Amino acid sequence: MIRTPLMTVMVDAVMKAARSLKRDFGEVENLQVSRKGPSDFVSAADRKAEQVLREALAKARPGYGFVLEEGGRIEGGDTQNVWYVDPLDGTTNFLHGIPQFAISVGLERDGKMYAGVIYDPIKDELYVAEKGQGAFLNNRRLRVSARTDLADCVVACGIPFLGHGNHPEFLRELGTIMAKVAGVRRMGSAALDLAAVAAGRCDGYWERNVQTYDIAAGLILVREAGGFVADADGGEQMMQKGSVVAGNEVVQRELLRIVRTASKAG
Ligand code: 2AM
Ligand code: CA
Ligand code: CA
Repeated sequence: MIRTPLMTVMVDAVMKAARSLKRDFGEVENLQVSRKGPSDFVSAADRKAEQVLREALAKARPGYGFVLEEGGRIEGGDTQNVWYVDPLDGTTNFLHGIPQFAISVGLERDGKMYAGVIYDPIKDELYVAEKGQGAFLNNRRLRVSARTDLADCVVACGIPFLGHGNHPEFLRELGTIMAKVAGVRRMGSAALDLAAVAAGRCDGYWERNVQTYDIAAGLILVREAGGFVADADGGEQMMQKGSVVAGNEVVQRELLRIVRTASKAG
């Protein structure tokens, strides 16, 4: 486990928000739900959990900036430090009673991801990473998988949702990848997909049209677990371009090659 003051702040905030989310998941049929766009739901649960996170983080680290899924960007006096907060990653799952969702909080320092916490309240799985300190799941040190034969690999993905993204491009990528790997999974939370790569459960993951707060914490987790991440063009602009290809060294390289070819073929 990482016992730095920063980790304590992040974990305390996340666990507090998790109590609110868990209560709401227990009575999800009573939640007020609104739409931000086609298939883009926001519920009272997202808003409440975000409020808890925002208050706790602002109190512990006054002046840090925020990028909040619901609240947007809030500049702080301290421009070096920015929190990326997704209070509920996997809202569609949550609202359907599917127990696969998480809270994700990442800290960017001087333009680079510095620390991340992802918590799955249903499985009680807490993923933490801080630059140079490694990545952990509960108290276990994480390492990306060692599988190199694609035929043994399970790869997670995100499917572009209704009204967003390029579905033909995704299907070209999927067609090539599913013909080579043991299995492809679409689990519905980008944060938990990256956490699964860090934990070696999934060997790779790719998705386009993700937001900064979906991936911020997961990027540092994968890196601290010895994995590799890039944007869909092979660069470092995951946050700016909203695309991510992650995995162990071999799987990430192969996924990236396929994704780059698929986008050219379009
Ligand atoms: P969310 O639940 O916080 O919206 C899954 O592919 C990822 O995409 C999740 O991280 C999910 O985050 C996000 N997502 C799913 N549907 C979305 C939509 N309609 N608009 C934006 N992000 C979405
Ligand atoms: Ca969300
Ligand atoms: Ca999200």
